Amino acid sequence: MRIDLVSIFPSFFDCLNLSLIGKAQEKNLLDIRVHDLRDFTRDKHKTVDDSPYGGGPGMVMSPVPWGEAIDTILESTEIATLIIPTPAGETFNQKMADQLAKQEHLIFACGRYEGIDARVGQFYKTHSKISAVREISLGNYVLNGGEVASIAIIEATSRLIDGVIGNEESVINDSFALGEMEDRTEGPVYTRPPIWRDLVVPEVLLSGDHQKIAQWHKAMAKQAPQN
Ligand code: JCE
Repeated sequence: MRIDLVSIFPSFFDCLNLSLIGKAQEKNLLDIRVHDLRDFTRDKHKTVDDSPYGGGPGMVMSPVPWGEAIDTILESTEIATLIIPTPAGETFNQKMADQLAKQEHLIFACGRYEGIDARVGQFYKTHSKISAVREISLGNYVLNGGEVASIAIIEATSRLIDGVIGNEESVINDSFALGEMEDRTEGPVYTRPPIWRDLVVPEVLLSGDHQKIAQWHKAMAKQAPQN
């Protein structure tokens, strides 16, 4: 899968060189390309923002450099999905991760300030090289920009790609992995020592009875998180 990220803070994405996603890039399972939006400006001050039409607080990202950046990325692809993180978008979930994991090329437009001029999403919805524009929220809270949301979406999506996670079974068994499991979480997990600060590991897990253990996991997975 190819992933292009456009942002005024490209170093946010240095973390994608770590751990499993970093390894997946070395294995050429992922081709992640980070772009500085300011490289697509033409004025001396590399301006990316402007005052909102109709007034209101803060600044809005100009559509002009966004158009230049996305057009440039599209020169080297056949087809891509454009993802625009925004608190007003559809809330991200496992089903969306599954859909995105099937795509050949994702482009993330990471805004800042009060967001990106709405015409950017509107324009690319009818571009011949864009299969879909997805406006996605990570959850019902406001971040400072789209970078952290993009990283979360990339992490949830890329682990569904064959070979990105070493242990295939751990992906299939994960909470949410199947439609029926949606909105459920896994139960608690334990490792050694068997007693830690007077707290004991559930006896069944030490029993060696694999059928009973499977039943226990199933029962615990149906419970709400223990907060
Ligand atoms: C973003 C901002 C709107 C005021 C670009 C926030 C996603 N789940 C999410 N929470 N927040 C975001 C998000 C994504 C992109 C941008 N802002 C800040 N947005 C109103 C401030 C700018």
